[in-house]
Amino acid sequence: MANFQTVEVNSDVLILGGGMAACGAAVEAAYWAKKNNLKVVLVDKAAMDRSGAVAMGLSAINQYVGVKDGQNTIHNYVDYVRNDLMGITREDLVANIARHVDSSVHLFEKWGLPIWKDEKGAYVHEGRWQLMINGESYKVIVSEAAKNAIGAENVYERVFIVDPLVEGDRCVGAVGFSTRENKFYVFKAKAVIAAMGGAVHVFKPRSAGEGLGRSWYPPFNSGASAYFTIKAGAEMTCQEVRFIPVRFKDAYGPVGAWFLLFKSRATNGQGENYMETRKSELENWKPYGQVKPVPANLRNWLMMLDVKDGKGPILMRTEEAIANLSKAVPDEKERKKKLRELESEAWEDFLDMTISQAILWAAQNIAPEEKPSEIAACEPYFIGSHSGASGAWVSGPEDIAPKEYFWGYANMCTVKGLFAAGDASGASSHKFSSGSHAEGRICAKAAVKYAVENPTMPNIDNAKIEALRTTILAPVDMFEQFKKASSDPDINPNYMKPKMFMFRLQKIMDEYAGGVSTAFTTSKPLLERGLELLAFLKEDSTKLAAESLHELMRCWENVHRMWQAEAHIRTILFREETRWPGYYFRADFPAMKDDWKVFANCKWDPKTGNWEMMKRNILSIY
Ligand code: SFD
Ligand code: AMP
Repeated sequence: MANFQTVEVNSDVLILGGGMAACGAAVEAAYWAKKNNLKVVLVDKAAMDRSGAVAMGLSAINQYVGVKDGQNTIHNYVDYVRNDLMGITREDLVANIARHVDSSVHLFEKWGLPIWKDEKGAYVHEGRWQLMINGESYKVIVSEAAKNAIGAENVYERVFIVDPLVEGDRCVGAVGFSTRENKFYVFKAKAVIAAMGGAVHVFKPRSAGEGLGRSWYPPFNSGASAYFTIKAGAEMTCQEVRFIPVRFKDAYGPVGAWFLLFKSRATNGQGENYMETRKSELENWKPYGQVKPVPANLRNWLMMLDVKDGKGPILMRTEEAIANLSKAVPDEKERKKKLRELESEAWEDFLDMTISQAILWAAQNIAPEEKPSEIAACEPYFIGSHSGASGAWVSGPEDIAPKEYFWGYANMCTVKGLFAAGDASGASSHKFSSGSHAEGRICAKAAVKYAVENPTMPNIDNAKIEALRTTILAPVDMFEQFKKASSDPDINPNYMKPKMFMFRLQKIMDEYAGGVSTAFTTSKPLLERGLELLAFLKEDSTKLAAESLHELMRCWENVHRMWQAEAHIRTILFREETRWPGYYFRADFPAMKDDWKVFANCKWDPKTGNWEMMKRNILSIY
């Protein structure tokens, strides 16, 4: 048996993850915990200062409603999100985040984040909802505030959370292991907040070989939130709503600043703008095809149609956009100054959040003012906080949620004591970094209330913890037992290393669940075959082997991905229509149907191991 020390940590509120939502949760929980004399603990698999999606920094804050500035109303934001998600959204959740998000942004500024200002001192907008920032150190700033709030001694970094602890109908903690020391951790708590981000590398990425780790979504987010909530028995929502961003090709640089701030066009290899030449296609996706802005998945779809017709490569016309913006300045000296400003803003956009794209520009001799750059649709990701929607089905806030959407505590899952925020909570897209922070705060306030109102900790069965320990550390034993059976540690008749396991998962998803190589298209027979192959993979997961602590983490990351994959396939299969054609296309149900204007939810039963699929009504609050 693997020689690991068991460490037990007790708290009242346990925050899992150290990203934007978790940092928001920490700040808010600390405030309410102090009033109630409670202990808050946070656990991150990485170093919080640079963990999660914001690790590299960001160049924009994508959700700022600007209510006080009189720019927009909460209703406007809800309309935007509902339309972008083709009608499938929890308006109560979106409105709740929207009414709190501006205060998170003001906190970021107070903590030292530079937000661009114009000559009059007003925020510089990228688009209607987005603010430009000098965001290279965004995460460091937000994480420092979180650590200061709960105390560094309550932050456990480089501890990988694997499974939930559930007693009866209540989540009472989590178990995991250190990625640096031989320690198995048992965290017991009265309330647990899942905020471990979304998932990448479930699908085969476009880049293989030396580019494998490069993807739009950060490789460290590997489905822990979805796995955790599913395994706890929580109902999940929108598991079919993956996100496929369009990005600068191969290094995944963001396009938002180009489309919105620089007013750039994207054209195909023949110089045509697919948003114009394919406009009539939008008629097929009424009423959402007619709204402004055109929903993200439909923008993708028009581009994909050009690619299918062999009209690539698709190009972001950076040279044209820069020329247009500088041309508008009449004075020649000023015009030259403007040109230099635009050039440096273009580079900074990448240097702030996707450094590798700047490196690729340099490597390929691309000067954005001289020549366009290729853009492409990425492989699918699971990110409920951006323009996807997958996550746990959570309670809305008491004051605005319809009765059916409220069960006691805001952002509590259908399992008692378990809360979710950011990418971990579903059907509330377009929260981005700022909205995830705000949702973390909403969630933490409710979690503290839950801990105060449910002060008795259920007794946790030790045998259950021991069984989890044995399963979680099994890959270490597997390697030790069989390592001598071959001369190469990666190739062995008795076990499988996590990388090979991941390749197998990605191949299944790519070929059967609508990945890049099948042009995001799938159908019932393909999905059913995918499920069959996933079942074999699940069986083989007991043969995973880990040569080091790092590989032990890789093993469990891939198990987490596999569960996310299963929830995804099952839900695509359940929804017999195509609603987001630029995210995935059901070839056997190629159109949108009115009777599918519902949430497709699912739940795994920890007692029986069966999945239940269900429809939930969409209830509007406006
Ligand atoms: O332009 C475990 N996002 C952007 N948001 C913006 O506001 N502006 C932008 O400019 C953004 N851009 C962007 C964005 C995302 C990505 C990937 C890129 C560019 C390249 C979106 C936001 O980043 C996103 O909405 C939030 O970060 C979501 O917050 P949250 O908390 O749900 O996820 P997280 O921040 O990734 O944190 C996850 C944490 O969980 C930890 N973790 N801990 C313990 N055990 C485990 N098993 C764990 N698994 C994961 C992670 O370490 C991390 O701390 S633009 O392109 O859109
Ligand atoms: P991105 O860089 O693609 O993540 O975009 C940043 C923000 O701009 C997100 O809020 C996007 O939804 C939005 N956005 C990006 N491209 C467009 C576009 N062509 N039209 C409208 N909004 C966009």
